[in-house]
Amino acid sequence: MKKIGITCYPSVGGSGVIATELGMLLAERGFEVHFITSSLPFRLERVHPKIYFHEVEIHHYPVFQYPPYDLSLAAKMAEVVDREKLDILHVHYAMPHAISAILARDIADHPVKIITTLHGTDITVLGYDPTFKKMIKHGIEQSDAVTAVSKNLVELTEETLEIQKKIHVIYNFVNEKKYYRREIPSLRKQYGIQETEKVIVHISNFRKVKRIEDVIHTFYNIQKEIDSKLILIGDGPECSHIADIVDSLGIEDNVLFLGKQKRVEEILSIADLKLLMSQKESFGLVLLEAMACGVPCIGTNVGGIPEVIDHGETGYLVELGDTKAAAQYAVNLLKDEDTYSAFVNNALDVVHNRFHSSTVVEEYIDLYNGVFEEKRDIYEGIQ
Ligand code: GMT
Repeated sequence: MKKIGITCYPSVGGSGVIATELGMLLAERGFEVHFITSSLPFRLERVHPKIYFHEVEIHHYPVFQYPPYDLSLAAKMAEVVDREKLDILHVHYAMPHAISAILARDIADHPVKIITTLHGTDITVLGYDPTFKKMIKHGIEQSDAVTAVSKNLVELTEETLEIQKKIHVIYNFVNEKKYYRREIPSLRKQYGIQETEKVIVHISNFRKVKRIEDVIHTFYNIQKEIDSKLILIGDGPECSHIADIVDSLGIEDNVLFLGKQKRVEEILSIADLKLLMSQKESFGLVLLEAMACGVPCIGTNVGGIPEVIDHGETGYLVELGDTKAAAQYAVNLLKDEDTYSAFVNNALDVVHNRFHSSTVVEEYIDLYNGVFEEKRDIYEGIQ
């Protein structure tokens, strides 16, 4: 048992990062990994003899107004399962990926198990949409095993979808070889940031749910007391609205819109504080990435964020929309060197202990082993 098919959204986003990094770690442990996605996962940055990529082609027949991606995916999954004799399809997101996997399992000749990892958006958004509710529930219940990225997401899924099936919590992780603080003396200068200024950072896909206006208002209050710059990384529907708010507050010289960035870890290496003021967030992988680069975080007390930030230890939690409290915590922390360095060390400890990639990959491997009734070791035959 050693061939795993992985399906995720390959474009920018935490779920794609986790799926890809997991695939690379599995390959390093001797598994054969087959990515079945609409394009090459953006984080698949290296060549490995045990990693394969199967592109899902979307056919544009004149008769279809909307090309059926989910069906093309199911067909490709079934084809790869049969040809490569896959043991497991590990899909990220119940909707639509688990649904496609169930269809693939039904039509493939070779038996395959389905593992579904829930990342949040399908539950928090679609779970409330009655048209999709039953389908998401079906995707979860028909999977051989299901994981979620936080305890909070498990509870939310159980409540929203009235699910009895056991959902395992397997936390997200970061690639420690990529996310660590490095010295890049020239970077501040390149961005026009003075040595004396503090750097606050926010990273997201600029959707409404990220409440970036709260990030801006928090920063507005911080910069009144501390010389600082706000770096915004990412792009999305809220971007121009946020730029208008920045202009209306007269802080445009102190806010840098960098758009999407490939080497976020380098920018995190010059950051002093990270803000995540989301309305919903099942985990907040960007928090972990920041913490791994020695950056304390302030986040909202929602979703899985309290499972990542330890209030008063690695950062602070504030109630949704409480930008005054967030700014006050930020100012106090940035002015208190001893507390600040304790937070940095605590954050690094948490990344290395609670969320270490080697622990997480072992948890996934245990789960893979567990779905085979005869409990054959999935390592069988692997050196
Ligand atoms: O936040 C998003 O809109 C993207 C989405 C994704 O597909 O990456 O993020 C979700 O999954 C991440 C990886 O598990 C989590 O870190 C994010 O918290 C989660 N987003 C939400 O719950 C809104």
